[in-house]
Amino acid sequence: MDLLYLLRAGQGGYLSGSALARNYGLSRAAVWKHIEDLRARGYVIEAKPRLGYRLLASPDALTAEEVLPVLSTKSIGRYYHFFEELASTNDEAKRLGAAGAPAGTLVVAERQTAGRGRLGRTWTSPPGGLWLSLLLRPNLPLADLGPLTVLAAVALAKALARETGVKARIKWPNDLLVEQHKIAGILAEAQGELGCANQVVLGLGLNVNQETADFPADIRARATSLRGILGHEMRRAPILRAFLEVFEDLYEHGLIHGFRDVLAQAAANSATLGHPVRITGQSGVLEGLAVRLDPDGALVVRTATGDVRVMAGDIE
Ligand code: BT5
Repeated sequence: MDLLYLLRAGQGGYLSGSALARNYGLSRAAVWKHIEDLRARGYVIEAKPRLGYRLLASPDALTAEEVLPVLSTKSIGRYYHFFEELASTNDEAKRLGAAGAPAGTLVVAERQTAGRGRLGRTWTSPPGGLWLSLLLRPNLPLADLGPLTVLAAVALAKALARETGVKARIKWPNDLLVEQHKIAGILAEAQGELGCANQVVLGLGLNVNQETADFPADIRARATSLRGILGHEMRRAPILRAFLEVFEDLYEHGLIHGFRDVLAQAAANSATLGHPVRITGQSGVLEGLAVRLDPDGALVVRTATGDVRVMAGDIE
């Protein structure tokens, strides 16, 4: 018996305990036990003699029960794995991928104990954020995967605008900023051979309900959350749902028609293009003007000695 489903389907009306027990062949005590389990997980359920049970409020949870019933994607997020705690959702998604999990598999954790950024940096992931990894099998050469990070950033910016009204801009290659403060970061990791990526794990961290004090001192001045911007908490399931739906649309389009459109959208919403940049990358420091995104996702920087294409790096 999916009691939560029935309570929701009741749309705020009462569900008779005795009818439930009868229809599902349960004792009334067993129904009561289910109700108590849901309450322990944060669901507010009213119980009235003679009338029955009524769902009054749901927790801000990212469990499959909260997300899947409202999700309208075909594959993205359909194989849903929720954990209260993980070291890193990217590691779990890679592990699932290696064990044969299908494309679209999603790993979500309430908190991460070893959340990672690029180059092994720490990603602070306390409860209340959105920490997720998507497993993709795009069947593209490794060299063609650059736009996927950008695609995830565009999808998240669109989802945020749609669900919260917050306008975030994309800082190349993998950050989302709101007024110069980092609200989200993306970490794409691929496994495969040069000719073809067997699997790509796209990790995304979005600060949602953290308060300023929740950020470590060294990033407090540079980081922000939706709560910090809006001044109140936000439910995360609708944001996750919006992200997955927008992502799927852009991704399916990109696989068929190429990533030109999504790169154009990223360029139009870029916090980087048109600005002087100082980029620290594998081959040292580069200074110049960020002029455009190439079709493979590279940033073109106009320097004193000519245009230089940069595939990855940190921008100041
Ligand atoms: C990123 O790296 O921005 C990629 C972050 C990806 C995190 C997601 S969460 C789900 C999935 N599982 C993982 O283990 N990771 C992914 P990078 O550009 O290298 O930025 C890292 C830097 O951002 C750190 O060195 C800090 O300065 C800063 N930072 C750390 N935690 C932050 C947070 N919660 N909000 C804003 N900035 C943060």
